[in-house]
Amino acid sequence: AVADTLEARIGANGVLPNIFGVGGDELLAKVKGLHIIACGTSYHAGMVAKYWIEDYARLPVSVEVASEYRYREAVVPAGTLFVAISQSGETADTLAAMRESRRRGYLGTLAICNVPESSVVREADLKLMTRAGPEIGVASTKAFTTQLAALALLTLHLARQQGLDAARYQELSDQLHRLPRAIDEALKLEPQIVELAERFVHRHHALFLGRGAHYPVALEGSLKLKEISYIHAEAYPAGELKHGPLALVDEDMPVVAVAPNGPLLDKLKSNLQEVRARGGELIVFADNAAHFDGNATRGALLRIDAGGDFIAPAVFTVPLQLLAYHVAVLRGTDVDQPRNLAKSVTV
Ligand code: F1P
Repeated sequence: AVADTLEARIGANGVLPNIFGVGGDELLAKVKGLHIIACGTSYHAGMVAKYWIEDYARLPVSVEVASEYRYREAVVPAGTLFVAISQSGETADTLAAMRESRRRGYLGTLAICNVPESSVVREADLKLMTRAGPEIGVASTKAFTTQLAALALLTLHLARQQGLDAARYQELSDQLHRLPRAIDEALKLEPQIVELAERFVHRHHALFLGRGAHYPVALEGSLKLKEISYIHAEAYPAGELKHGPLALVDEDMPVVAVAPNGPLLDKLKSNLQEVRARGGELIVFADNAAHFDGNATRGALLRIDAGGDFIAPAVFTVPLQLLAYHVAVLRGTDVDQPRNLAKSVTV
């Protein structure tokens, strides 16, 4: 699904022209900032995009849950593009937010969506379709990774437009080409994750930690566990641990950490040390290139080839989704049809 979403939109030299529809490149050329709204999993995709677009295109991005947007008087800086992300394109809050945005003076609207004939797509000025195919389960999985692929294309488009160094642009675009293969590799971790899932079956709570663009990935991992296995899970930016959640950590609290390679790794390691010192069980998903002392990790250490700093959030998502899936299977819950949830929240 990720390969389909990227296909015919990214060439050897990067993102191709006019992938956002008629007049898309012209409208995007005027963008001075973005406001992203979405619900649930789609909101987490928007949070990743904030890190990407601010890092690489140096444009300011705000992200908000769609269910709050229309109930406050937003200040809209000139040149702001309104971006709605939705798998279904029929989520009532997302649609209502987009309609409300019309009277608030945005530059225009962009829909990132999986259903071409949906209301959100029909009403948006620009569109970028994800090609996830039908999502059978209520909990979004490939919707999320394809949304990240689409948002990575948007990031690259804006980065080039905003004058990102050509060599760095090319390197990011090469990474994006590698994303489908990196996800295939991550899926091969499944046998290890099946074993890991045993540790969660009789647990009541779990903590997920990440830093930077991997904080929303941790949020998404915790949401998947909540949605399909009914285990209470929370996610925090790892640096926030000491500001409260550390009080929850004891030997009954599994702590899942996303540990990509990069400048934040040392910071993350010292956060994890705080967990270890309190007897917490650590489950670390670490990049192959990240130096990690497996012996010092009470719990488990799984290695992933993230394929590069840019695409890492999409790759690290996969083992977290697999973990939630296998915990749910072991607990005997209905993975496709979790209690109390609807695929499309249209009221
Ligand atoms: C948003 C969402 C999904 C979630 C569930 C309920 O839907 O929160 O992320 O998995 O299905 O709705 P959408 O606007 O992305 O279709």
